[in-house]
Formats: sequence, C-alpha cells, structure tokens
Amino acid sequence: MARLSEDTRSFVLTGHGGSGKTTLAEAVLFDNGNISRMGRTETGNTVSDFSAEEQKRQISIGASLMTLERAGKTLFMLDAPGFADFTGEMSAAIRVADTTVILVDAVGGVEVQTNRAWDCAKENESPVVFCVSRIDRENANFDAVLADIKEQFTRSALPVFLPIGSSGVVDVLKGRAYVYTADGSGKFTEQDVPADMAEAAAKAKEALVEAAVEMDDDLMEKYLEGAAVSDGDLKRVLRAAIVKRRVMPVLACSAAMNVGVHQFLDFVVDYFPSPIDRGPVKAQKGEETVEVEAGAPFSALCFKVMVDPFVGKLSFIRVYSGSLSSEGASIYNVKKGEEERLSSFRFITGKDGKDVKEVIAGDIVAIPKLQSTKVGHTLALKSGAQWLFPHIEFPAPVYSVAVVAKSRADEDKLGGAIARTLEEDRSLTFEKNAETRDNILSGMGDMHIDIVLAKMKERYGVELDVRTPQVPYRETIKKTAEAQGKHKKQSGGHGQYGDVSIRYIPLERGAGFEFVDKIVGGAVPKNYIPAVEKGLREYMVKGPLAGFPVVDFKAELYYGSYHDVDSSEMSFKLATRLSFKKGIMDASPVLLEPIMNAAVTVPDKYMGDVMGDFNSRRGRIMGTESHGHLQVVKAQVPLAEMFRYAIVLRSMTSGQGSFSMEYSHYEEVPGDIAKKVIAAHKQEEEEE
Ligand SMILES: Nc1nc2c(ncn2[C@@H]2O[C@H](COP(=O)(O)OP(=O)(O)O)[C@@H](O)[C@H]2O)c(=O)[nH]1
Ligand SMILES: [Mg+2]
Repeated sequence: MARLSEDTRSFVLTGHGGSGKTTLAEAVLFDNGNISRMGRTETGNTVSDFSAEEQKRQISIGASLMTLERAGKTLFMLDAPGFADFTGEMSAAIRVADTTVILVDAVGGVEVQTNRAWDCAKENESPVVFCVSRIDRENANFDAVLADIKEQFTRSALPVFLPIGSSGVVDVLKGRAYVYTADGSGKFTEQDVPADMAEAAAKAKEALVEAAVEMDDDLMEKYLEGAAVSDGDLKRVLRAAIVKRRVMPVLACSAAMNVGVHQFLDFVVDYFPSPIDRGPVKAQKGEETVEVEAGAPFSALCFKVMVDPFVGKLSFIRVYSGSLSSEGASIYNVKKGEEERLSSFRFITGKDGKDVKEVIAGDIVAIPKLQSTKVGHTLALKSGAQWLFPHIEFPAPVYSVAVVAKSRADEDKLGGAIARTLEEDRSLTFEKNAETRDNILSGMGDMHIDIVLAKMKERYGVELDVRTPQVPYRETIKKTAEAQGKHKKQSGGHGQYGDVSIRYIPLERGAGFEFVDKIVGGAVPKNYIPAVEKGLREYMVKGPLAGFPVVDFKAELYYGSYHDVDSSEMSFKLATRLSFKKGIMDASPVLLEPIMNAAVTVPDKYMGDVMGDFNSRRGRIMGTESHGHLQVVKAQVPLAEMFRYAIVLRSMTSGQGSFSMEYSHYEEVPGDIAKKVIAAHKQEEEEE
C-alpha cells in the first residue's frame, strides 16, 4: 500500500551534550522492536553513535538518522549532537525535521546548547516539544526544570506528562498512569493516576485545554460557557496549537531506565505534526518567493553529506513535495542546473540502509553516489519544479590552526582528502592565508579540529602537524616623510642609473595604497614612472619594519634624475627600493593587527570571569545583553589573543559558554608588544 505524507512524522532530538538524546533514540528503537537489546553511549554500541570517533569519545558528532514504522506511520528520527563544536549538524537537522524535541536534563535544567536549540527552532518556526530527561537521577526536579523552561523560553510550555518519581509517568491528557518495572526492560502497567497526583494532573490538563481551545472560536465559546471538550475535539485543537507553536508540550522520561519511552512514542504518533500539518514551505523561483505545497511536483533539499568508507558517498535529503520512484533514472540539481544519475533511495537507521522504491513529501532518506550535489542544494526533476529552497546556513568557524603535511607523501594526498572532508563537514573551512602563507584549517573548536585530523588520518592516511597560525600583521606609517633613492653603478660596460624622490603620506585605515605621479619637467622620464609604481607595489608586500605588508599610505613621486645611456626600468626599480626602505622607516612606521568582534554567551555566574579575561587579552567590552539567565558579552579583541579562546572559554565555564567571532578591522599594536613581534621576526629572518 502506498504511504501517505499524512502518515509521516519527522523529528530531531536536540539539547545540551549529555542530556540523553542518543540514549533516548536507542530506547525508542528498542521499545519499537527495531533492536533486541539497548546499547549504551559509554560502551560505544548505540545505533546512533556508530562512527569510530563517536565511539571513542562517547559523544555524538554527526546528526544521525533512524527510520521506524509505528502504528501505520513512518517515523524519521534525527539524533543531533549536543556539543557546541557541532552546532551546524544540529541546525541543519532542525531545518528539515517537522518537530524539534528539546531534551532538558532533570537536574541541570536549561543549559547553553538548550538555548541554541531553542533559538534555532524559533528561526525555523519549528514546533517544539520539550522532554525533561534523566528523571531517575538523584536530585531530579521536574517542577524546577519546568519553571526554568517557562522563565527562559516560553509560557507556552505546558506539561503533558508528569513523572511518578522515577518509576513512570502520568499522561494528563489520557488521565492515566504508566508504571514501569525497575529492570529497564520497558515493561509497564497502566494504572489510575496516583491519588497524590490527581490534582496536579487535572490542573495540567485544564491548562492544556484552555490553551488549545483558543485555536477554534466555536469550541472556545462552548468551553467558556462551561461545556466539556470532547477527546476528539481536544486532540484536533491541541495538534493545531502545537504546529502553530502556541502550545509546547513538556514530556518526561528516563531513557536509560526505559521509563516513559512508550508514551513518548505514542505522543509522537498522535500529536507530532505531519508535513501536511506543517503546511507549505517557502522557496525562491527566480525573483519570486513561492509556497511549495506537499502536493506540488517532486522537490527536495540536501541537508547532509556523509562519506562512508565502504558504501561511498551518501546524500541525505528531505522531500518537501511530490513523490519520486527510484526507477526514474535521474534527478536534477536545480542549484547547479545539472542532471545526476539516481541509483536508489535508502531508508537509513544509523549506519544501515534499506532500499525503498518511492519517496514522498515528508520523507528523509539518503541517495548513494550523487556526484555534484552538496549540502543546501535543491533537487527536483528536470521536467518538473524549478524552485530553490533557502540555503542552509552554518555558523562561522571560531577556532583555527595552521596545518603542515608531515611528509611529502602526506602533502600529495592532502588536497584530495581535504576536499572530501569539506564536503561532509560544512562547519569546516580550509584556506591558504595570502599574507602569512599558512594553510589554515578552521572549525568550531579544538575538539572539532582534533576529530577532523583523526578522520583524515584514519580514512585517507594523511598525517598533519598542527601549529598556532601566524597573525597576519601589517605595517603602516604615522607621519609624512620624504626619501631619495639613488641607484648608480659604473662597473665597466653599461652602467646603471636611477634616482627618485618620493613622499610617503599616511592614509586612513582601510584605504590601501595610492600612487601619485607629481613629476614636472621630466625629472623622471614618463617611460620609467610605471617601473617606480611597480617597484613600490612589489616592495610593500614585505615592509622594512618587520617584513609584513605595508598598507594605508600614499606615495607621491615628486622628483628625480636620469642618465641618457645608463638609466633603465631596473635601475629605477632599485632606486625606488632604496627610497621606500628609508622613507617608511622615517615615517614613524607601526605594526597593525587584526581586531575581531567576539560575542560570548555564558550563564550569569561566569560573566565576571569572562569580562576579566577579556581585559587580560587586551579586549574592549562593547556591551552586554541578557537572555534569561544567560548573558551575552560583546567585545573587540586582537586576533593574536584569540587563537586558543575556544579552549579557554570551555575550561573557564565548565563547557557552558559558547562564542562567535568575526573579523572587524586593523588597529595599531601597542608599543611593547610590537617590539616583541618585531624582535621575533628579526630572529626568524636571521635563522633563515
Ligand atoms: N541516569 C541517567 N543517565 C542517562 C539517561 N540517559 C542517558 N544517560 C547517561 O547520560 C550520558 C549521556 O547520554 P547520551 O545519550 O550520550 O547523551 P546525549 O549527549 O544527549 O546524546 C550517558 O552516560 C548516558 O548513559 C537517563 O535517563 N538516566
Ligand atoms: Mg548523543
């Protein structure tokens, strides 16, 4: 029987690292009968954390997909990583799933990554379901966490499950209790709500009814007149309220003890929106914004690419409209305007896949061996839809290292290995810095970079050494100076003669370089003037102060002399060099360094530490903002002080801080520090 979009449910498990997402995914698979025993993150045998690096580090690194059948529905469950280093994987998964489940630890409450997941769901207008997790832990406090969620995020967070200690949950909608055996088998009995919870359960249901009836005027009127709301009506309006983010249900579970997971799954089936409930998706057709309905011709978005050493490349797509059979021989990449051979569609569960003949709107599947399709590309049929879904944005990297191949053999393999790694990991960038000549690998943190390097070694046999990148310092001048340069050589035969006088004038920051010809009366013949300018452009790449590019100055060529026979372009270039060196050194040269805009998000209690630390890094605090009990500190800080900041921030805040950073401008390096940089550079030159 053909599947229907109404019967698909896609959701992503998000939350802070360690809140129990991967364990919940495992329990879901176990309770649904997909696996016969539950793996654990610690023992590296969960379905979701299947890569070698995930098993070694006992954390999720990539968003993994699991597909299951439940009560006639097809469920696509994504397990997103919770560490800040892998935020990009999380945001791509939130983008394509129809519901965002945010796990909040029953002891820890709202943490930094919880906040990120919330922000990202909001940006994507994604329905949100909270799940208070690990309720079996000592000091677990459902009420306190609920209050925290309400205060930090939204008053629309309304409990649907109430934990019965750590032994079960009350479903307040059904008015029933589900009490589990203590052996972790997931066996439970349905019971009456315990007497001491009856009042709380009734109140919670009342709050849900009150919020949900607002979705239907007639129903609300009846309700206000005192009529009871039928179960059928309540389900309908509550579903509508969830899609519209008017109600954000709060569930509870202990995945490790397998408590409440059956009820979680039932709630997914009954209340999570289908793609039809979510409604049309915005796309761009030429200049025009269009709304893509599920019934429109086939279209899909690639949100993840994974290179499996055995299977090869897998492109993960979310289908937004229409349907497509794998018997159609090709698929069309709208972004690139290229057709690709379509081999098969695969339903994915962890590292395993199963071929499916047809995909429909709402499906999340993988396609093996697509060549040119990258993350963010829209797929369709050549004869069909020609719109583009908005590109998937990834956060800008905040941690950089310079990499050097260990051997010649490593160097030869580097290019190919990097290209393949970049394709899989959109939070990673690789570029050669034109000024420092460093090969810079940038990512979201030191853990991210470590993992990338480990993968490159394991998969492609490429070993790289890592260094702190060099700061791309620059040089400039602070006052005007004039300098003559005279090059004269009489060593038998043809002589050499060039003579220029140049004025060096400071320009404002960011102005670059300007050359002005002020020669009158042919003191320097017209045909030699280009050689002077060319010489300046060549020499300014390596300034006389410390060998860094000289910027933001004007050079006025105002006088000179020549020799009828001995002058040449080369002589004038050499004369220019003499003038340049002397002129720049006489014009109060200074070093400039790149200044970054940094924004750090931390819980209140770390704010003082963060600000103090910025002071010790020559930072300037530009302002602070508060979001609940999180504070955002904005500062301008020299790049030279920020290379290891990701590590510093983590240890300063026990992993609860996150930050972003972008280039702002160049500024003068303070004298004492400049002296050190210049001395270090001189020493390097002597050693060479
Ligand atoms: N006490 C308790 N521990 C749990 C529970 N779920 C997961 N854990 C443990 O918490 C740690 C992190 O779990 P994991 O599922 O990897 O968290 P994730 O980072 O959110 O995917 C692991 O040591 C799990 O065994 C739970 O329900 N109760
Ligand atoms: Mg995990």
